[in-house]
Amino acid sequence: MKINFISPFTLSLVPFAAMLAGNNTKQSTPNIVLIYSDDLGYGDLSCYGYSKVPTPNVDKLASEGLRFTNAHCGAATSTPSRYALLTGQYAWRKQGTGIATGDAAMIIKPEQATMPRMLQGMGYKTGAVGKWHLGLGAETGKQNWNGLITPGLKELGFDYSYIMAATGDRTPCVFMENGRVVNLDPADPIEVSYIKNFSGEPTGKDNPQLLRMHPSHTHNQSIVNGISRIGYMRGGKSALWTDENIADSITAKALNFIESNKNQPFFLYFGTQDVHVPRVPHPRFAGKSGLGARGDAILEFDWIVGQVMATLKKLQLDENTLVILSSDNGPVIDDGYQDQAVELLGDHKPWGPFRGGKYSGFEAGTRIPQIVRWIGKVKPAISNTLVSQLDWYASFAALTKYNIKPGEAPDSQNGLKTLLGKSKKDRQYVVKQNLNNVLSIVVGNWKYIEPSKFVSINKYTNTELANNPQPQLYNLKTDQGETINLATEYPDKVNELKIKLEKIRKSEK
Ligand code: NG6
Ligand code: CA
Repeated sequence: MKINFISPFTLSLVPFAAMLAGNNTKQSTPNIVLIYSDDLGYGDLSCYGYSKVPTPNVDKLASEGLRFTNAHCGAATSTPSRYALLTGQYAWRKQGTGIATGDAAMIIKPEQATMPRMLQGMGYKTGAVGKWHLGLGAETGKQNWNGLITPGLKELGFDYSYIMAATGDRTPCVFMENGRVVNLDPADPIEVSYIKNFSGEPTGKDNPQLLRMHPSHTHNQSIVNGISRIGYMRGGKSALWTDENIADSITAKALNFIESNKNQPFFLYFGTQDVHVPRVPHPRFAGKSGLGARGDAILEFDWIVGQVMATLKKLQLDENTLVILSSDNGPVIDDGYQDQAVELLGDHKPWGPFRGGKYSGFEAGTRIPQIVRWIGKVKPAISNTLVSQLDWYASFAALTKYNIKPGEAPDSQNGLKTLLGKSKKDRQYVVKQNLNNVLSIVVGNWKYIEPSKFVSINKYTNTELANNPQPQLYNLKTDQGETINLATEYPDKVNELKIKLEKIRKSEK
C-alpha cells in the first residue's frame, strides 16, 4: 500500500529549518528599516542625477527599489518633520514643535499615538538609533543627565534606543542608551544649560584659540572636541562623543539591533548625524569627496547605507525587509561652521532643480530623496507620484493589518499601494511648513504658498524662505524651480488652494 501523507514530523521540521537558516522569510509582515538622513538634499545622491559625490550604495538601493521624485517631508527643519513622521500629525497643529534645544522636554507625549508603539502592538521589536531631536524628560531644562531620563523613547514605544539627544551641534554631546548617558563616570557628573555657561568653562566665543573648527555664525558656546556648540555643558568627560566616530558608533548599534532581532519582526528608526553640522567625518572619508566636509559626510552616509544593506544580506533578511531611505529636510551649505562646504561646492547641486533649501517654503526645503526597497515585493522603478512622509504611519498600519483608531495619526493616509509602486495615484494634497510655520500646499501640478510677513531670507544660511506678503502660486510641472509667481494670473486657482489649505488647517485633529 502506498502511503501518501506528510508526517507531522516532516511538517514540524519546516519552521525549524527556517529558524536554523537564521532568517524570517516566513514572517507574514516584513521588518521595516527607516534610514533617515539629516539635511540630505534631493540632489545629493548620484542616483538623483545632480550630485558630484558618488553614492554607490544608495544607488544600488535605488536600482533595486522604487525611487521617488515627488516625495515630501512635513517640514523644512528636523524637529517638526520627525514629529510628523512619528505621530502622523502635522507639527504645525501643535505648539512647541519647532527646532528643539538639547534640553527640551519630550515633545511627543507618552499618551500620544506613535508609529513605534503601533508597530510594537503588532508584534514588532522597535528600535531608535542615532539622531533624536524630539526632547527628553518631563520638563525643559530639568533633566538629571546622570540618571534615567524619563519619560523617554521607551514611553513612546521604542523597546531599544541609542541616541544623540538633539543634534551634533547641540549639547549634551553624549550618546544615551535606553534613557541613560553611555560611559558616564559618576564622579564626573554632567550638567547642561541653555541659559548660561558654567563658571570656568571655556566657550567658542571667549576662547576661539581652543577651536579646531570655527563657527560661521552662532555655535559659539561650550567646546567639545575643539568644536563649539549651541548650548552649555560641563562634566561627563568620559561620555563625550568623538565627532569622527559618530557614524561608526551609531551604525554599530543599528547593525547590532538588526542582528539581535533577526528572528522576529523588527522596526528600526535609524537617524544619521550625516550630513548635519558639524560635519566631521571619519578620516576614512575626510578629504575624499573633493567637495569639503559636506561632500565627505555624504560619502560617510553612503557607507552607512552599505553597512545596513550588507547586514540584511548576510542575515538573509533581504526579502523580508522593507527599507526606506529619506531625509528630514532639504540641504543647507553653511549651517554654522567654517567647514569649506561653500568654497568647495563646485558644480554639486544639493537642491537638485529646486529653489530654496533647508528652512524654506520653496520645494528644496521639503522635496527630499525617498527610496523604497523590498526585494520581490517592490519592482525597481522610478515613481513621480506625489507622496508625503506623513503617510508612512497609516501605510505601515495597513502593511501590518493594524486598524487605525479614530483620532490616531490624524493627518496620515494609507498610501501603501503607492509606497510599494502598485498605484500611481497622487496624494490628494501635500502640506508643508517652512521655518516660520508658513504653510504651502501642493495639489497636482499646482503649489500655493500662503502670504506671510516674515523675513524673506534666512540671514544665517542665505536661504530664500519663500516668505512673501503676497500669495504665491507656481506650476510645478512647467516651472519646477518656482521662478514665476502666477498668483495674479490665476486668482481662482489661488482661491481654491487657499480655501483647501484653510479647511485642512481648521479641521479638528
Ligand atoms: C538652527 C541652527 C542650525 C541648525 C538648525 C537645526 C542657528 C542660527 N542655526 O537654529 O545651525 O542647528 O537649527 O537643524 O542657530 S535641524 O536639521 O536639526 O533642524
Ligand atoms: Ca535636518
